Amino acid sequence: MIRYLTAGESHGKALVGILEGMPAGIKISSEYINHQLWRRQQGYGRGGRMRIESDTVEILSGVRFGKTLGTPISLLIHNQDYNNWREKMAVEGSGGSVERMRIPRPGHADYVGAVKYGFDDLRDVIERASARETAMRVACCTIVRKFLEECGIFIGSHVLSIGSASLADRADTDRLIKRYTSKASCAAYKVTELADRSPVRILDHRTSERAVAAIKKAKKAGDTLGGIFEVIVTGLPIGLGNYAQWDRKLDGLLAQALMSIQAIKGVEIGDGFEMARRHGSQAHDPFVAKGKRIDRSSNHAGGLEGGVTNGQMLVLRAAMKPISTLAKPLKSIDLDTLKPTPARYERSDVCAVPAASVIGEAVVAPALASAVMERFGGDALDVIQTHIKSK
Ligand code: EPS
Repeated sequence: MIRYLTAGESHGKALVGILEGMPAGIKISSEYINHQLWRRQQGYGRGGRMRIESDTVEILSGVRFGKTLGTPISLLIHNQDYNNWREKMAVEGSGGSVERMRIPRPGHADYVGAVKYGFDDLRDVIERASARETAMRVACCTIVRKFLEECGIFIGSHVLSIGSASLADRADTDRLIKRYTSKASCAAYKVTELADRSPVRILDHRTSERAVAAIKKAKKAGDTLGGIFEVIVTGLPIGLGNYAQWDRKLDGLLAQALMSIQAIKGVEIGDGFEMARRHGSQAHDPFVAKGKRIDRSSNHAGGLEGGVTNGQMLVLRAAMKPISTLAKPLKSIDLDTLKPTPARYERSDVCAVPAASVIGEAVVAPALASAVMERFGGDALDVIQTHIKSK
């Protein structure tokens, strides 16, 4: 129901986005979106590009006097680096004097993209496969997120591990979240606020320091590091999503949203893969009555049962592989000569897991908001809010 598209090359003139399906009446400003764009640019381990860019969005349509109109919203973010790439990224002309790239980096989309489209210059692939595109995803999804917040739903995230610097286990993380937040309903907000204070978005100070040291070491070795981040969502009512048809199951839709972030190789919900090692008696969340309220004594399911929200905190985790552009390059092949040669090195990040966690917060919003619209639907925010209150 809510959908968005992005366009734009990493070193092209700009990124653009179109967001459709938002109800009317949501208060939004470019300043509000810019804060999330700024958060996406932080994190220890980013490369030189982040010193060039200072992402700010221009809202081109769909918003009037600070409120959404219920019509398509279009957005623009200029790439500052385009000034250094005008010739290489020219829209017109033959590009005759521009050097062709012919040595693919293992792990990047370079090779598969070139085979797929028959490009003789890998730059034709690199530019769009780049994670630069996520700046516009965050911009579009921040508007969706604002809608969710108006409905009492808050999204947050933190990083669980970078390389081998890791919070010990799930119980450790739960303890940390509980320590920082007495009220479960505030968890997403509070955890995010605290994670933002760490250069790698890790809640535990010692693990955070170990992660920074690991990134420094990897950089010195010409290597890169991946990691795992967790997205949590609070304030979700019971009954979002649908168990009746495969493509309406909210777990599948959320996994797709996270899996589509560049370099993500795995997604878990709740205790995820760990559940497969347990007996059923240890894997599920018993019902308990708290006064007149039905509650659960645990949250192994991560807030979803049958592809439908169960009123508990939503817990999603994603694993990011190490970035595939290595200063000490991997083995590759020159596609012209077929001679073995080191992969081409371009300026790059050493670790982008903190950024990915901010992107993760953003990209889950459309799936959640679509489910809200399906259940409580209406064309304007105040109508939807009334529907939520009345159920
Ligand atoms: C990226 C390579 C780097 C990253 C970039 C993603 O860019 P460059 O090639 O210009 O140094 O910094 O990420 C961003 C620009 C961003 O805004 O996140 C890649 O190859 O995916």
